[in-house]
Amino acid sequence: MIKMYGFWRSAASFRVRIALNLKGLAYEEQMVDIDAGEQYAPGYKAMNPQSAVPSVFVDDGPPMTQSLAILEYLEETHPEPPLLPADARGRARVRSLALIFAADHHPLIVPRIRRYLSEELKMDEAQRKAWIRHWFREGLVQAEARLADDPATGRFCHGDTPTIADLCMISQVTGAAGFQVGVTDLPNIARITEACLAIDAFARAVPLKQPGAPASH
Ligand SMILES: N[C@@H](CCC(=O)N[C@@H](CS)C(=O)NCC(=O)O)C(=O)O
Repeated sequence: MIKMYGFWRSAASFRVRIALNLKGLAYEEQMVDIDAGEQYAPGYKAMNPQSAVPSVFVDDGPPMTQSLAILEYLEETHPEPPLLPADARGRARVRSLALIFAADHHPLIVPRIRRYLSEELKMDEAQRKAWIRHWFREGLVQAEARLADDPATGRFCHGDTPTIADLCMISQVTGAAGFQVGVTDLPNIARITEACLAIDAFARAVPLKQPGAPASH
């Protein structure tokens, strides 16, 4: 039995949902409303002292946190279909692409950062939105530069089947769309986004289809 504490809009939860769907693993997701501050409730903090989603429980085990660690755990315990290439160099490329999004850009736009900008640094709404759009856009532009003209790029970020890099990419693309940051001028990102969303496991996991999501951005 897999139970995930997530949130409809959460990019990190989205990545894990896709992997669970691709690997055909049944799970239950309980939403933690991070807009309402539920991540700071003592009961949740006891599971994840970072006050962030996702937290994943498998059977009676202790909570697992950090989406990339969870993705690697799922890969090791349920290797089919593989979300990492068979060769070490390929795995390094996939992890490197994934980290552009998950380590370098996503952390700059999460709610705790947005709150610090407005509450502590007194940024107004326009400045805060400019910050968010800047970092979304920069991650996507940098990834496009990595994907372009690289023979390892295929139908997906690496070859012709989805990898962890695609999971991290698509979660930033949909988050960026919520702030009117588009990818139509980034041909590889746009093309790979389309290929991902054509797969049911991705389409079912998209933020706007989760309980609690608004009808549109
Ligand atoms: N690096 C973490 C990021 C976790 C994270 O920051 N999650 C966001 C939602 S995507 C969150 O819960 N934020 C709560 C907050 O910022 O207050 C991961 O990949 O799991």
